[in-house]
Amino acid sequence: RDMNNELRDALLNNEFRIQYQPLVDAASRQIVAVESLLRWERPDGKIIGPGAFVPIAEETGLINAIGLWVLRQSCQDALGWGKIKLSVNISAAQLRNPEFPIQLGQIIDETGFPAERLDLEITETSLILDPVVAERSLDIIRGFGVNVVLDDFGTGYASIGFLRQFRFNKLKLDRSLIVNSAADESLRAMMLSSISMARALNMDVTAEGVETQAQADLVRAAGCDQIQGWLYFKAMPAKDIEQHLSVPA
Ligand code: G
Ligand code: G
Ligand code: MN
Ligand code: NA
Repeated sequence: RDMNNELRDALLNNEFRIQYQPLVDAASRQIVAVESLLRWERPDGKIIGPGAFVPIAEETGLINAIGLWVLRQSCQDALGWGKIKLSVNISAAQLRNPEFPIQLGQIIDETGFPAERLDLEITETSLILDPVVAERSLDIIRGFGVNVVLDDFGTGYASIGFLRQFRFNKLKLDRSLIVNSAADESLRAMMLSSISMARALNMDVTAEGVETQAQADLVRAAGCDQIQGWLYFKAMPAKDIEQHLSVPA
């Protein structure tokens, strides 16, 4: 049987799981947000990461249904987590779907999740493919009070014009930029100029994939607002998040 049928069954049989990875405030080290990360727990107990099935679900369009499940489940889970924000990854195929903003609005209504606490993480490729639909959808989404975040920044070609056009509220600096900045002077300069550019556009900056104290010191000194990475927290099930919420990392 092909993978798409398996994924459809997985959705029907409730085999998808969400883990939450905390983002900490760079200064206080308190958790200020969590990112939803999708997993597939197969009946044999094997856990499959999104890299192995999301691209297939994107090709077939099943990501639309899976993505709505992720949004609804995440909003339900995070509803009671105080004021911290919830960050959910949205695929290109979802953003290209003109129904998406309406469906998102319904999920916000049904779950009662405050729109102001919701961030949508979007990659630049999803905007380049169909910028007209994307821009219209993002306008509606922002109208709800939801924030729009540019994910994986530093891996593509996003320019200052691009950042202005889509009016992102936040930039996530890709792990590759962070990891290599420690050793590479020119990448470090690129990271610093990305942060100044974000500042000029009134955007928050999160550093992703921070694994070492040296990397944390570097991105903190560079002026990142939030830090995400295994130095502080790995992704964890919803039930484990609560116990971490009131204590600094
Ligand atoms: O958790 P992991 O490192 O395997 O994630 C790999 C990729 O899968 C990341 O780029 C992440 O953005 C993406 N991803 C994780 N969860 C979701 C999800 O719910 N929807 C979509 N579209 N992508 C996700
Ligand atoms: O593309 P996106 O930024 O959404 O990808 C997030 C992915 O990065 C998640 O799958 C998460 O597991 C992974 N990740 C988060 N923190 C770290 C880290 O410190 N090191 C590494 N290697 N991966 C990380
Ligand atoms: Mn992400
Ligand atoms: Na990312």
